[in-house]
Amino acid sequence: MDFSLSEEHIMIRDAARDFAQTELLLGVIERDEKQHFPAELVKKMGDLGFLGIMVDPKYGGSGMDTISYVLIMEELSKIDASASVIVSVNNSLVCYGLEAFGTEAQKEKYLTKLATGEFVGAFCLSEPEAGSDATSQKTSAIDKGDYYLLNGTKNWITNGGRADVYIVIAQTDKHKGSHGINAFIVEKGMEGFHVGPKENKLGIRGSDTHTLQFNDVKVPKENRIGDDGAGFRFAMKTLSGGRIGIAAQALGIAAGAYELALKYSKERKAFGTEICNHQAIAFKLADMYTDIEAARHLVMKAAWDKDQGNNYDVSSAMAKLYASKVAMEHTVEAVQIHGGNGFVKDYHVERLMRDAKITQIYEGTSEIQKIVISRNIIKE
Ligand code: COS
Repeated sequence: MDFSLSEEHIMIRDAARDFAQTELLLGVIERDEKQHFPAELVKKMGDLGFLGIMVDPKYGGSGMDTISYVLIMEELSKIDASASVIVSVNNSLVCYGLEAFGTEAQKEKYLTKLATGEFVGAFCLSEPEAGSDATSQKTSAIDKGDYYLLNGTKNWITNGGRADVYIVIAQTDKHKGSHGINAFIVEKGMEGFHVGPKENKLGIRGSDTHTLQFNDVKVPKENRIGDDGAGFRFAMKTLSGGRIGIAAQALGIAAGAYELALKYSKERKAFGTEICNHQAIAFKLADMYTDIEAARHLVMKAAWDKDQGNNYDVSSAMAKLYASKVAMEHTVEAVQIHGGNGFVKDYHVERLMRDAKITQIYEGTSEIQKIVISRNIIKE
C-alpha cells in the first residue's frame, strides 16, 4: 500500500491549485452575487485540459487517471465550486458516458469537442417527478423509424442554458420499467428544444441551472447511446463516476473552508492571544483536519477503484456521502471560527457554506447514497 502521490500527480495538483488561486479567485464573490456563468474561465480550463481530464488523447482529452481528476476537482473547489461543477459534469457525466458507451461516430462528432472545451455538455436525468426515483421517467421518446420523438421536461440541469450537447434520459417503453429507458444525445438548437428560466439558487450560483422542455424533438436514431433499453444502467454507471467528482468537490469545499479558518485563527486575537490558542478553536481545527483527511482517503479510494477497473458503485457512494457531510458540517464551523466576519461575503466562508449544501443533494442525495451502500452490503 502506498499513500504518496506520484511526481506527476503532484504537478497536476499544483497546476490546478495555481490556476484556482490566481484565475478562479479573481471575481469569485461577484460571480456568486450576480449568478454570472464563468464563460471565459471555462474556456481557459478547456485550454488546460480540465474539461476532458480522463478522455483518451485520440479524442482530444488529457488521458489522465481518476486520481488526477479528483486532485484537480479538489483544488478548483477550494476556490470556486461553481466552476468545478461545470468541470465535473462535463468530465464524468458527459465525456465519460460517451467514451464508455458511445459509438465511434458519436465520439468523433461530440466527444472530441467536449474533451477540449469547444463544447460544454449537460446530463439530463432529473424531472419534476423523477429526482431520486430515477426509474419513474415521464419524458418519452417514441421510436418513429429513423428518429425518436422526444417529449417531456427535465429540471435542475447544470449547464442547462450554456451547453452544446445534452445527454437526455427518456422512457421508450413504459411497460419495461428500467429496461425501457434510453439515453440520447440532443444538440442545442434542435427544433422543439426550449431552455426555461435560470434557477436562482442558494449556492453554486455561478453555475447555470435550468429547466428544459422537449416538445416533439426529432432525435436521429444514431443519437441513441448504447443498446436499446440500456439507458437506465448507463445513467447509473455514469452517475457512479459522477459521484466521485462531486465527492472531490465536497472535499475541496471543506478543505478550502478549513484553510481559511486556520489562517484566520492564527491572525485574529481575542483575550490577549491568537484565537487558535484557545482550546475551543483548536479542537474545532483538529476535528476539521481529521474529518477532511478521512474524506480525502475515501475520495482517493473511490478514484483508485475506478482506475483499477474495480466496481466503484459503493466506494463512490461512500465518498460522496461522507465528504458532503464533512463539507456541510465544517463549512458551518469555518463560519463560526470567523465570527462576525464569517457572515460577511469578503471572507469567502459563507459562500463555501452555501455551496456545500448541494453536494448532499445532487447526483444522488445522501439518502440515495445510503440506499446504494446498504443494498450492496446486504446482498454480499
Ligand atoms: N450499475 C449498473 N446497473 C445498475 C446500477 C449500477 N450502478 N444500479 C442499478 N442498476 C440496474 C439494476 O441492476 C437493475 O437492473 P435489473 O432490473 O436488470 O436487475 C436496474 O438498474 C434497476 O435498478 P433498481 O431496481 O435498483 O432501481 P430502483 O428504482 O430501486 O432505483 C436507485 C435505484 C435508487 C439507486 C436509483 O434510482 C438512483 O440512483 N436514484 C438517484 C438518481 C440520482 O442520482 N439523481 C440525481 C440526478 S443527477 S443531478
